[in-house]
Amino acid sequence: SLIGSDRVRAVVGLGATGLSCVRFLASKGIEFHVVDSRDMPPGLEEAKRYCAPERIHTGGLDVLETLGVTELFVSPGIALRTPVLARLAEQGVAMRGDIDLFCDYVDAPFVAITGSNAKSTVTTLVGLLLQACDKKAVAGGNLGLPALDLLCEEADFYVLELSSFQLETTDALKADLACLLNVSEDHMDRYKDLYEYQRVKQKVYRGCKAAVCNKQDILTAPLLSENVPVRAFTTKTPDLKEFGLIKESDGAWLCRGVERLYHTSQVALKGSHNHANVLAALAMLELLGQELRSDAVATVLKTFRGLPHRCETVAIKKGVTYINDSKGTNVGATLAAMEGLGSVAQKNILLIAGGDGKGADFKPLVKTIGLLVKKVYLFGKDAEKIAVVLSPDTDVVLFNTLDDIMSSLSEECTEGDIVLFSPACASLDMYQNYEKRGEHFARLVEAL
Ligand code: UMA
Ligand code: ADP
Repeated sequence: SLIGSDRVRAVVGLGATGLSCVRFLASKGIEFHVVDSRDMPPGLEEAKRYCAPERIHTGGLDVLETLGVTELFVSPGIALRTPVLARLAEQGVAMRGDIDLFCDYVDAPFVAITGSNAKSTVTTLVGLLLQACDKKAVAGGNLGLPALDLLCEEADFYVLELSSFQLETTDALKADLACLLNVSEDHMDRYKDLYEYQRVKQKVYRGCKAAVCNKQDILTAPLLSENVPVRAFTTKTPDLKEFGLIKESDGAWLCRGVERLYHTSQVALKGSHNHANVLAALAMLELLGQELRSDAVATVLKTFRGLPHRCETVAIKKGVTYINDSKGTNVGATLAAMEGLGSVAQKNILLIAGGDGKGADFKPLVKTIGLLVKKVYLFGKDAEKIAVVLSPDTDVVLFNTLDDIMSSLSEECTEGDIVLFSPACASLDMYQNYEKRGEHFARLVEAL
């Protein structure tokens, strides 16, 4: 327990996570310092309500070395490689995070969902499905509402979206159900290579009681003892006990083994990547002991169109479909969006991409763009870098702003085209966040 020990604790970072730690520790009567590298961190005013001013240290992290700390709760946005943190870890200071605190205190079953992409979609869907099954389920974590804040509410199930950053400090998650959806390059500015990143993602399975993985992505395969039930999902025909798609001339069936559960026409989420997401959620629902075929589940599948900024159709104008996938912030996401929505026969996608590539390798885009994309419009910090990789085989143009792209593109597209805004990059070079970027795109579409 946290209480009654002689530990000296500090919350590192005063964003959403740091503040949730501050509130939580204060509510348990536990003393702590707060440290942030910025002079005026976003959570400063609120923190003062829970912590004496002399214990709040802003404008640098080095102060940690003077406080005699023994345990840190490090925010996900701060790399553990940060020199002062690395030095303290070397001296034996415990590096923990909000998720470790959550695990210490949670007293209801919890589901942990991670992956390079589709986390938010699947986490939200699992929450909705459990609620439809008359369970009190609350969803959060990287999704937005910090994990510790979820504990304010009693629940039958907590459903957590976890990022690789959150998993870094987490050594014994022990989730009742863990799922790694997919692994593809992301955040390469924080990891040495894909394998270091994968090792972190795999931590989601540590000590879990049941697991769901992606049959088509070997990097998601869990290493667990035989008595832990595992379900796999695939967009191909499933084996027994797997969740997959059986294709027919007019769509496909979402199946558990040979059992047909729902036809794709009964599912509001569109694209094969989204069908994979629904299958993952159904596999989880089964492992949580819920009935898969019920009117309540059918209603959720029929009505959940996905979250904003994820392959969201914002308008159809003059027969051209405009899709906002601003949350496509890495190469894997943009690949899934193109493959999920495009068709080789039509080759009708006009792709808008670019932004901060976070050190990614863009080569994996080349083949799919070659098959499905008519023309690529690039902007942002890494536009040039992407252009170099795509040319000379692709029709690529570079612009300074999204406004310029939209006015040029609107004269070039024809009926039946899909304008896909899926940047394969983070937004932070030009926007406050991916939402602002997506809203900008939607405004420009509206103005056409
Ligand atoms: N920062 C400093 N100095 C500090 C502390 C933070 O400069 O001392 C900076 C970080 O470098 C970062 C920013 O502040 O640029 C925010 O960092 P944070 O750790 O304070 O972030 P929070 O506000 O706590 O939000 C985090 C998640 N953000 C990150 O991991 C970067 C949120 O996910 C999450 O919703 C929230 O916790 C609640 O759990 C956002 C995200 O972008 C959506 N996540 C990444 C992703 O999905 O790819 C991982
Ligand atoms: P995350 O929370 O992991 O970022 P989201 O649910 O917000 O995931 O979706 C982010 C992006 O991932 C979407 O905009 C889409 O481009 C892409 N995506 C959706 N489903 C999949 C999938 N099954 N595999 C890969 N990428 C996907």
